[in-house]
Amino acid sequence: MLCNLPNLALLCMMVNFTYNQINIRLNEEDAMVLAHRITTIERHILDKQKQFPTATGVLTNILYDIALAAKIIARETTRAGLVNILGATDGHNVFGEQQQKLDVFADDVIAKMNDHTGRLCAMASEEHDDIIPIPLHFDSGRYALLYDPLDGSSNIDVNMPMGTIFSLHRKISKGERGTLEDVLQPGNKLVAAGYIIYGPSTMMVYTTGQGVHGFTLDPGIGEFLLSHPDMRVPQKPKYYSVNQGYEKFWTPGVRRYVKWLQGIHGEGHEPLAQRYIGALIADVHRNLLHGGVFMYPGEMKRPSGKLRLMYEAQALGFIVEQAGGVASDGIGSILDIPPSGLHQRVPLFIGNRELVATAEKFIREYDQEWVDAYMPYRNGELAHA
Ligand code: AHM
Ligand code: MG
Repeated sequence: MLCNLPNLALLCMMVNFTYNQINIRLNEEDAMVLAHRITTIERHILDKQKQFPTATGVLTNILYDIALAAKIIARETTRAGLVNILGATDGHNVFGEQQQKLDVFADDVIAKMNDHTGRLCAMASEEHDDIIPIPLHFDSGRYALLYDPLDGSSNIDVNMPMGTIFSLHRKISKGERGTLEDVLQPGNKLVAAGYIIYGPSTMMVYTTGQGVHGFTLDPGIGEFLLSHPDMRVPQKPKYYSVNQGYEKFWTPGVRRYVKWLQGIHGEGHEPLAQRYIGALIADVHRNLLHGGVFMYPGEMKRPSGKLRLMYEAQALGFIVEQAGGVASDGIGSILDIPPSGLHQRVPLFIGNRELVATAEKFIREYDQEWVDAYMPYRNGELAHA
């Protein structure tokens, strides 16, 4: 058996860290067997890169930079509940430093971690109106990064999960620096996407188009360790997720669809259980692990719904498709929608293929009025509020 030295060193750190009070020692053979079972995100990304002999390592390094940013954000989110105890007042902490809102902090960390590396040509964040250019005194790179720094951030106050969503496009514009054109590409051109969920544990899930892989942060050693290799949406769905409180705004097709999910309309199958956390990341992550559908439909008053195409729907659509599911706006694949604006909103039905296809069927049958109202937004003829 080949000795996997970095993993062995990591394992020794873990054993020392976890059991240093009771002095447990592993013999060399056991240590090597265990070392082979531990895969850090860095090793995983590098191993995947080796399958592409022409890869330059740039994408690998961007993913690693994002993982590092995620650790910094996770450190702050886990301390968010302590702010009052530690004496933050009037936006200042006990040290007299200005306190930042966590979503602004997360936005800064990701931008600062990536603006000087020479790997990106531009960034776009849900927190900014326009693209974030790479400062002129830094080199410009070959990828454009889009991100929602802290999705579901209203959950901070109630100690519920939140997440960071990110995606990467290749630079397509001609000039040296990145432009809006590089950022505003359809989802079917994505080269990578992922999310980090800050929950009971911090998890990072990513795809580069070769399946979906999940890593759990071991806070003791500060490493993301492979915990969910090759994630697949289970065939048999368990949950549906929607904000049922907005039922009175739903279109007739969506109402009928939800009744169908509940086993009331149609062939009367077993009802799916309903779960809604109100943080997209957490709802989609749960359904990715257990099967089901998440939806944030369009309504007559806001035909495109609430969620953002470029920061939320595209990335999650790519991930869920890589895991064997699908994402739709009720008309067709999210990944095929030609984007017209950075902050474009889009209805979202995402999860098991059959469940999403059935949503599209109900919409085709009962929601022509909504389709007529929504299509001008989908085609970029009307701008989103
Ligand atoms: P945000 O980007 O401002 O955090 O909003 C997006 C969030 C999603 O995470 C979640 O699915 C949705 O808003 C919940 O909205 P609602 O409270 O209308 O159900
Ligand atoms: Mg969001």
